[in-house]
Amino acid sequence: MSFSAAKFAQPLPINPVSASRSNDKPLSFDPFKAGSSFLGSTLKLRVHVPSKVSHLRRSTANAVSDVVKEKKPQSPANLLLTKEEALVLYEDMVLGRAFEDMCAQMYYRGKMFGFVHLYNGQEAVSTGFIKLLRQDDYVVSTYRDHVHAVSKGVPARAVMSELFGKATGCCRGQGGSMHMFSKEYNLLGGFAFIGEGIPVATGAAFSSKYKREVLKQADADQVTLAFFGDGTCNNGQFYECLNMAALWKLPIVFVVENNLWAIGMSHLRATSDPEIWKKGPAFGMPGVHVDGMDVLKVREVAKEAIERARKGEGPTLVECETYRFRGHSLADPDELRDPAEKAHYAERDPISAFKKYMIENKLANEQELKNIDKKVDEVIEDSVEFADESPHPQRSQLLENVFADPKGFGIGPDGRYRCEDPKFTEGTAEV
Ligand SMILES: Cc1ncc(C[n+]2csc(CCOP(=O)(O)OP(=O)(O)O)c2C)c(N)n1
Ligand SMILES: [Mg+2]
Repeated sequence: MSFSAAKFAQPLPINPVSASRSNDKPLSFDPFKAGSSFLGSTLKLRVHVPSKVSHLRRSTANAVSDVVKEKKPQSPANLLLTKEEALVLYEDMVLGRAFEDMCAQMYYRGKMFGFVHLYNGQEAVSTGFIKLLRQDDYVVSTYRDHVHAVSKGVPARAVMSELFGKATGCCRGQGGSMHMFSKEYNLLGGFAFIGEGIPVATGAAFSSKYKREVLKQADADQVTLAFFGDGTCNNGQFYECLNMAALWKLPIVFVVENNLWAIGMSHLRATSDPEIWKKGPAFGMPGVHVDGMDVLKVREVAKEAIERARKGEGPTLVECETYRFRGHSLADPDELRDPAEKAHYAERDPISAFKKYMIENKLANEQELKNIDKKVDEVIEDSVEFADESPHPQRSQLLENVFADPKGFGIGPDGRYRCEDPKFTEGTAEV
């Protein structure tokens, strides 16, 4: 499509998305009028995808998107999902959901402080991607990070404790909800500023490539996944990093969790072209759109993109269309979103859908799934008890990690924390 002035003067209803963008009426969601059950998964959107993008410099630019978009829908039989794999996916999604539901309870009981952003509804994305990773692969999240942490293997105890601000938390209680981090599991954050994690992820991917190709470390084939939202894609860092990742063929997958909203701003209202995946080919990397409410579809796309990155074939941009079932944060009364829209996506709950799929395809029976639910409940209960009983961080921890050289400021020549010196708080200590 060419970007002519005429397009803006008189937009053509090319598809339901652009049609709804072409007037100034409130852009409330109407899936029924749009003739689609899902914003970006309409056939119309798919047939508009050129199989070859002629202006691209690289012939390989559309590899994953071509494959994925042109693939015929797979029958359950050839999805090659073993029972064990299916159970892992189910357990991880249930764990993510139960963890977040417990967070809501604990937040309202005053056990957590600050903003807490829950991930309910988006579990298929975290599980579909992260369960394919190795422990030494990197994950970079956003402020909606608890479930990415848990999927990556950080124990629920350590995440819950962090949320309680306790010393046993994965950041020793210094991070809180938006700043999950784990060196052991290569979870590089938790970032409160939107887009802030994307350059960090790009740097992590660069370091793997540098170690492998320059330092000749053959085992440095880690893949980095950068998760972020639709609203974040209007932020400059995203474009800078797409450029660098494509230029240097970095082993990274940019995973956009398009939940259609950025706090109270509709994606359709804020973004000139709402099809985010298209930005991949513009930078010379594949762009893929996937139904983010379907863990198997996410997993299929994720597998291909992760393998591509691991083989040194470069980055991929994946747009997962999903929905958050709760407000932006636990402080958000969630009054802006249309109840019809919420009901529409509630129907597509990724956990209920996968449960149904597993039973219909004899990958598990009701009892096996109930056993998993029970196991997860126990893990969550245990995490809360653990967090509650854990000690608060020492006051002396306050100045740790503030400066690169802890002896330079936080710790005096006698080896004691300066903040423990009463003169320090009085401002009379010699520093
Ligand atoms: C640099 C920066 N600008 C603005 C904000 C305020 N802010 C917090 S969340 C948010 C919306 C992000 O939406 P999206 O990327 O779609 O993520 P979602 O919350 O939907 O997961 C904004 C603008 C911020 N945190 N950082
Ligand atoms: Mg969003």
